[in-house]
Amino acid sequence: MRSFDPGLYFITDSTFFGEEEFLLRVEAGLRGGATLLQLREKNKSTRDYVALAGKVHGIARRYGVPLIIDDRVDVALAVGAEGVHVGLEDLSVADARRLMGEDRIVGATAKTVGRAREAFEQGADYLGVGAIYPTTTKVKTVLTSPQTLDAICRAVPIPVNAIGGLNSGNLDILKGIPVAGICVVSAIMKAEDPAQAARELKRRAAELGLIR
Ligand code: TZP
Ligand code: MG
Repeated sequence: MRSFDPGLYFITDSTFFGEEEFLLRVEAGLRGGATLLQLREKNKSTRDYVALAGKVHGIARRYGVPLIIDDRVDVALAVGAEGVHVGLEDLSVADARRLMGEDRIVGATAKTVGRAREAFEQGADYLGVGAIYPTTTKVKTVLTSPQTLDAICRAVPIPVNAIGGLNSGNLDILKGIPVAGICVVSAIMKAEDPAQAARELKRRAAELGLIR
């Protein structure tokens, strides 16, 4: 299952929530129209990561939304998730592709045209590019200019998503750039009403011609 809609890519962060509240928020994001979901855990034991991934996968399935696991091919395979996302310090895209097989989604982070081409050549299905704006979600990241994002979009034939500090009030910066979609963490995860936040993100992204 390698077909997916990158339009509104909701990436989770469980940091500030108990599990029940976290799962409710994940579900609300899907109810609001997130088209792709990533479970992103940085401080869990492998056992806990797999346990949570199984629960999140159960929810995502009900909405027909593919689940991507951040960093960890083993966790993705253990729960039968639809894909994995690898960053610059994780397994290479080539290794992730080999381990995941041809039927699952492999996504990659790229901050330069060179890395984007390399990730594509190694078998990436989509790219995440950013941070476009400063973000409080990821401590170790640098800003990527809209110009670089635009150049990456034009350099590879796979979907490219913008990420980093995006919310429904600041998507204008992407206007005219041929992104396939947007990735958000806080804008949905920490919203008072995550379902409504997802709806509004989609509405605004469509209005700007970023997604259909
Ligand atoms: N990669 C670049 S920025 C970022 C990641 C994972 C975090 C984005 O989070 P937010 O809350 O949408 O700014
Ligand atoms: Mg990573």
